[in-house]
Amino acid sequence: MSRKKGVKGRTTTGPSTTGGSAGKSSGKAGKGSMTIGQSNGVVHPSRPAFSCSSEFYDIAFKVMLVGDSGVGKTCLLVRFKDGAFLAGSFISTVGIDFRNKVLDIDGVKVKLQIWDTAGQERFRSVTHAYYRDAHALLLLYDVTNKTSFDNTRAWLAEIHEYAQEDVVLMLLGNKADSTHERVVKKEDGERLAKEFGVPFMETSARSGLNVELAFTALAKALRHRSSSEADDKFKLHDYVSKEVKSPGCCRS
Ligand SMILES: Nc1nc2c(ncn2[C@@H]2O[C@H](COP(=O)(O)OP(=O)(O)O)[C@@H](O)[C@H]2O)c(=O)[nH]1
Ligand SMILES: [Mg+2]
Repeated sequence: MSRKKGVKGRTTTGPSTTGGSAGKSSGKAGKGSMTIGQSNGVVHPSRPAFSCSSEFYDIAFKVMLVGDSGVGKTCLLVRFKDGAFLAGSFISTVGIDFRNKVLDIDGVKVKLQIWDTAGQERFRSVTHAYYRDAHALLLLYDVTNKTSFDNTRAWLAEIHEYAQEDVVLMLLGNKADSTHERVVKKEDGERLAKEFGVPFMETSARSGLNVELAFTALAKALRHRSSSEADDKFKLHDYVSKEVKSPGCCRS
């Protein structure tokens, strides 16, 4: 494991206060406006997690959503965090910075702090710090938009240039529910992912297809990577191929 930073940070929605309350995120929705770089390391709270509250956690990671504007990044995040789908133009008015969600991974409370690019993608101005601080990246394209698929190569080039070497990366073909408008085949996504050696799945923020899986898979990979147990091997590719559902097969 080559974690570069171990900066202890709190993801509070307000100003940080004393040093003794790490592990507790204030604010019900876990939403905040913290600037990037304030909490860029794996966070181990100084006291044990309380299993009764999702506000406590054992370990925390930063996950970033990237991809062209309109591919469904914000919707995917809202679906994962709140279990809802926000259709139409309403979503573009929601100014999300990040959302926290705590997952129970094999008895360990893993907090994902999930950042949404919130408009920068339109100008290809995602800052390099944004990539650098990420423990995991979800790169999205839209299966109904060929350009967004073609642009994933450019996104991958940026990621390889600026993200940490050991960043956990996954490619998602979103809007898999849009059967009639689809222009990018699942096989095309699979081929590209294979070429770049990254796990791939199709998702739908609308139906919920594979949304939980995408984030859980990242959380599992990050949690196992941070484990000190030498035999603690987790194969993200294998896990994804075992758990992934196909569009039309069922609802997740
Ligand atoms: N059919 C369908 N539409 C989606 C899905 N995800 C997002 N959308 C729609 O695509 C548009 C752009 O979504 P948004 O989350 O704002 O994209 P972002 O710019 O990448 O954050 C919105 O009109 C959404 O309602 C999906 O999984 N299926
Ligand atoms: Mg958005």
